Amino acid sequence: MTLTQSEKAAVVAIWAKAATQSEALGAESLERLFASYPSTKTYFPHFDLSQGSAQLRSHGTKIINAIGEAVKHVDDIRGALAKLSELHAYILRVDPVNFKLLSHCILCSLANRYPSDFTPEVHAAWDKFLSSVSSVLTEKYR
Ligand code: HNI
Repeated sequence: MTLTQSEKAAVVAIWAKAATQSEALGAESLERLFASYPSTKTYFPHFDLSQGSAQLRSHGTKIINAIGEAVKHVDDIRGALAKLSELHAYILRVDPVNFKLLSHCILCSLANRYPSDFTPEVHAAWDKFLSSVSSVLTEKYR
């Protein structure tokens, strides 16, 4: 799934703001994930999942920083996330359906934080971009 030049520009545009907010954005995305889709909590039995917990913030930061690597290497997301792909497929064994749920929650968090930047075009570009990230992270399952 390749992004067009204008889709890449739309992804980068909002990322310029989001990059400095990785902890808040990541924690909000995870809070949305666990609140709306409680079954996703089963992957984190070892975490304190209460709102604003240190683990939630630290894990949220890691996720958004990984998204940042994908933004930076948008033409080689597979290469940029190779290690994470192996981790999720072989060690964590996260069911691929959950990636759609998390992607949705990341979109909601971006929309909530940057409402005027989150135009339909930016929304669509981020949806496609997060689908690419999810494909890379789940392709090793096959
Ligand atoms: Ni995910 C660990 C990034 C989707 C469950 N995950 C990580 C780490 C990163 C990461 C970064 C930390 C790796 C390390 O420490 O070396 N995860 C991402 C990204 C996405 C994603 C970019 C999709 C956009 N992960 C998911 C989903 C689930 C998930 C959908 C399950 C619902 N991830 C985990 C679990 C861990 C994890 C569980 C291990 C947490 C820990 O520290 O024990």
